[in-house]
Amino acid sequence: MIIKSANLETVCGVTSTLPENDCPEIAFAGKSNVGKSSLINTLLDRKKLARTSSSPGKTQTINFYKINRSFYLVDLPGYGYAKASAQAKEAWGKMIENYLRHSRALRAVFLLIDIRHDPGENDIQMYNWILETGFVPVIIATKADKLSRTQIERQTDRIRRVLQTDEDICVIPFSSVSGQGKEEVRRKMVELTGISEPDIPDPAAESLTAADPEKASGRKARWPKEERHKAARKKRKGRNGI
Ligand SMILES: Nc1nc2c(ncn2[C@@H]2O[C@H](COP(=O)(O)OP(=O)(O)O)[C@@H](O)[C@H]2O)c(=O)[nH]1
Ligand SMILES: [Mg+2]
Repeated sequence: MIIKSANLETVCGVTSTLPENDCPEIAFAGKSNVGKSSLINTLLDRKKLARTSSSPGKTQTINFYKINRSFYLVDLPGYGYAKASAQAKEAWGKMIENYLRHSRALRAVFLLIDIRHDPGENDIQMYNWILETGFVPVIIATKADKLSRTQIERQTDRIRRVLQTDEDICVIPFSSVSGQGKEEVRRKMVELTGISEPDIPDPAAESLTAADPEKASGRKARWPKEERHKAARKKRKGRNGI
């Protein structure tokens, strides 16, 4: 999969109205600190589009990243942050449940679980919510670089057992450090949503920091060859300058 553009387009807080997107959405859920932002960056070949943090419990928003002008990756707020107030936990639950139930563009839900630990109460609840809202969750077992190959197999089995997964549920060991599982997750994204590769470069759309809905609004993506080369050169130059 070639990522031509990736922009943080919409950030929703507890009181925000969810966007009504036309392009398919792919959501990522998981406990705070499980490696969600790192996964998104790895999938998009970006270093810091999604902000990673070693202090859990920071992101309490739903972030919509528009990719290749054709689909969205949706970063759901992390749960299970012990220090959060009961009120914050409730708000979190409502926000996620509301999104899962009401987004019309949502096509696939990935659930991240730290491969080193058995799924907890919150993970089980999340897993069941996903099933109840009619999706077949794909489990991503994160931080696989921390375990040996044998341990990975053992933990993958444990995750399956604790969640009581049916046979058709995929568990993909993943590491944003080694890149293990990246292509498999991308393949799943394509399989579940029917998104396709962009066929030409999209020089205007890359923004590593700001939301910019205008850039992503349906500009015709057909360029003469020379322009394409020029744009690609400019983009390379821009990247090196970062
Ligand atoms: N070893 C290892 N550490 C990871 C991996 N993914 C994330 N981390 C680390 O785990 C912490 C939380 O990651 P982050 O992506 O911010 O988690 P999020 O809260 O789920 O978005 C950070 O310190 C990351 O560097 C991974 O695949 N392997
Ligand atoms: Mg995060």
